[in-house]
Amino acid sequence: MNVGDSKRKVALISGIAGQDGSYLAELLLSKGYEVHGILRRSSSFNTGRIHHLYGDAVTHKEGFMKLHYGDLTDGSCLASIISQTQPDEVYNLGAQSHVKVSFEMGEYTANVDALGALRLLDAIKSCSLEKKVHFYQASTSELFGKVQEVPQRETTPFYPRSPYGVSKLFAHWIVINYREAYGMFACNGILFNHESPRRGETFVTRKITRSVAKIALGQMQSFALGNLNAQRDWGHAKDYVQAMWMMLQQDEPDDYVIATGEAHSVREFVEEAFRFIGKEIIWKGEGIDEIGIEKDSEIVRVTVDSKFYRPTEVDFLLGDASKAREKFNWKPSRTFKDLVADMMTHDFEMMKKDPTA
Ligand code: NDP
Ligand code: GDR
Repeated sequence: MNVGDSKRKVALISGIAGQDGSYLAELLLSKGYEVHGILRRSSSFNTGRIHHLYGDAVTHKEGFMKLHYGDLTDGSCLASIISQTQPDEVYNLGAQSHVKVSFEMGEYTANVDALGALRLLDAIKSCSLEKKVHFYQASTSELFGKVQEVPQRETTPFYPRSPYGVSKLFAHWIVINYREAYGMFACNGILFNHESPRRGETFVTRKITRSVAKIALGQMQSFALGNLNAQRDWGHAKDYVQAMWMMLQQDEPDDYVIATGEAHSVREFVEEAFRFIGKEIIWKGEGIDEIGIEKDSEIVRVTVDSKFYRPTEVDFLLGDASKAREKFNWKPSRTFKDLVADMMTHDFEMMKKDPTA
């Protein structure tokens, strides 16, 4: 059966090739959706996370997943994709999603993350689908930024601390505005950090699990991090894409915090990753001079490098997801320890097979 022939529900995902896009596509395919994805053109392959979702991965035969070249900076192509696919649900996950990079590429980040959301909403409107489409916006705990209240919930005041956070704030409010102005079924999922073996390699959790796996295999002696004191409410991406879908199945559109309700520091993440390989880390010094030493061997495993610091940091994030729990019974199924174990197991096996990975 070809895409478009079926009576299946149709979903369109921007950012389908990213961590969340790949898990969401998997989830929607398992629920019998026809899934369309917006893919950025790249000079190298960027479909590694979704390769297995083709009807036939060897020949790239599409099955119920179809990819469309497009970009959130190109409004006319977005309108054309919406018009071709006539989606029931649109998930806007595409973004320049790296907070530190956003300080170096502020204008680009705003173009993609802020105006991109507006372009996608306008594309839906220009196709006269605003009363039909259920729209999900990948909003973020980065909106909370500088701590105003603990734990953070839907009513906590926003105070973003990066060009990324400010861009996502625009997207968040334009979604609310289009909901109120045009009666669109549009939701913001205010998701706290979520990770997985598919997490991008430059985010702190994946950087840690990849490095510790290499250390376990003798492929690396030590690695450098930035702010070890930052605390995050880390969940598993597989649990979080479930929440995205659930939000769009409700009777009324609304905004929801999705979080585990548990915060850990970067330092604790490092300790847990080393614990997984049977090593204990002891910390000495502080700030830029802090080092993590392997107990008994005295080998320095972790150093601090100021190049990984941000001009303005988000020190502490802890979410309260009770609204999502009460409304549609969402709760995380994996603990912090499960998350680290899943990522470590994956990266250990990967580095064992290919030390250059
Ligand atoms: P990723 O960085 O893994 O994925 C982002 C995706 O967006 C990638 O596929 C990327 O393409 C694509 N993309 C980037 N720029 C554009 C563009 N100009 N046009 C179209 N697509 C583009 O992020 P995650 O999967 O982790 O996150 C998904 C969304 O959720 C993002 O919007 C992120 O900001 C937000 N978010 C993430 C959280 C997290 O903890 N993971 C928490 C809260 C919000 P390519 O593959 O080619 O790079
Ligand atoms: P974050 O994730 O900024 O929370 O944004 P990231 O993993 O990049 O940083 C988390 C915390 O770790 C500190 N840190 C380091 N970070 C990186 N990347 N590299 C390091 O070496 C390092 N050392 C310490 C950071 O300073 C920070 O405090 C993620 C993204 O997915 C966003 O798109 C999303 O919106 C938020 O999570 C919720």
